[in-house]
Amino acid sequence: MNKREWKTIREFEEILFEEYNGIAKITINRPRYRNAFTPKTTWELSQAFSLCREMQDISVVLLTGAGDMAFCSGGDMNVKGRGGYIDGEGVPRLSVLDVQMQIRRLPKPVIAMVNGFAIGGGHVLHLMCDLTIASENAIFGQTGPKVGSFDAGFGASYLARIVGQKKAREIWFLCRKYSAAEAERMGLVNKVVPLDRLEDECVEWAETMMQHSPLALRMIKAGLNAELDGQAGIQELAGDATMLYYFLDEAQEGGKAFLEKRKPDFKKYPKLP
Ligand code: S0N
Repeated sequence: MNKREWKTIREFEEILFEEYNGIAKITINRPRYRNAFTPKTTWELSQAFSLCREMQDISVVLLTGAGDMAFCSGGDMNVKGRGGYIDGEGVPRLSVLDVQMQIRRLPKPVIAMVNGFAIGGGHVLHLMCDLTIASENAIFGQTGPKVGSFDAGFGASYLARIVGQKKAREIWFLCRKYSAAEAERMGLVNKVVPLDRLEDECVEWAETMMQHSPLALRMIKAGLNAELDGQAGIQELAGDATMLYYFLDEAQEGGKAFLEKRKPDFKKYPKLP
């Protein structure tokens, strides 16, 4: 594991943000707290995911946690206050929700590389990723009702889409922990591998996807999202359709005609069956 030369893209305080061969790796770097996130962590995650969106040379993103104990243990209880997790200025925030949406809307595949506990808000983070590959020591679960929180958004409804309503209710109501093998059986995890194979496996999956059409992957992700995300999902898919339309002469003709102060001539464009 870690035999590749990951190059730092940008320095942060609570995450690592690295690149190797077109693959970005974002690592929550708070192993002392089982990689629990603070408002600073989520702010930095947002910055990194924004950069992943902008960077043309990044094709796939891996999300993981530092060390071999935890992927992420959710919100940092040390800064949980009234109204949210308290940032350096004393403002309560639930900013992991923004990170969830960024993962959902990133037009590139995101793989959760789960190397230990994926608990609470950390479990929801892996859920949001397009694919999850876990090490054999990984443990999954929600703790909200036990520790005074809940995620009734994607953390509930998307979980239910993946594991079914009964199982989702069990996971949230009983707050049990599940092994990697159990998570795989529930469809929460794509593959389980020994810890020392985890990064290799994730890189192999990323490299396989990188041999495929990035636009096809983008459209499939948008389509899978759209089925579940209502108008916001349709907006994402429609935005991609608009982007593709703008590549056509037919779309260019409308703009050109306007600027040339003439009537557009759309007759020549095909009306396929
Ligand atoms: C992860 C667990 C199971 C690991 O157990 P283990 O291996 O026995 O280690 P510990 O000794 O328990 O932990 C080692 C040290 O790490 C600290 N620590 C662990 N987790 C956290 C944490 N989440 N926050 C702060 N510190 C943490 C321990 O305290 C310990 O420190 P020391 O050595 O000083 O004792 C186990 O640690 C565990 O169960 N952790 C708690 C997991 C949990 O309940 N997480 C849920 C937190 N809540 C959320 O994530 C809610 C998300 C949320 O609020 C939300 C909801 C909706 C919309 C938005 C949000 C939002 O967050 O923005």
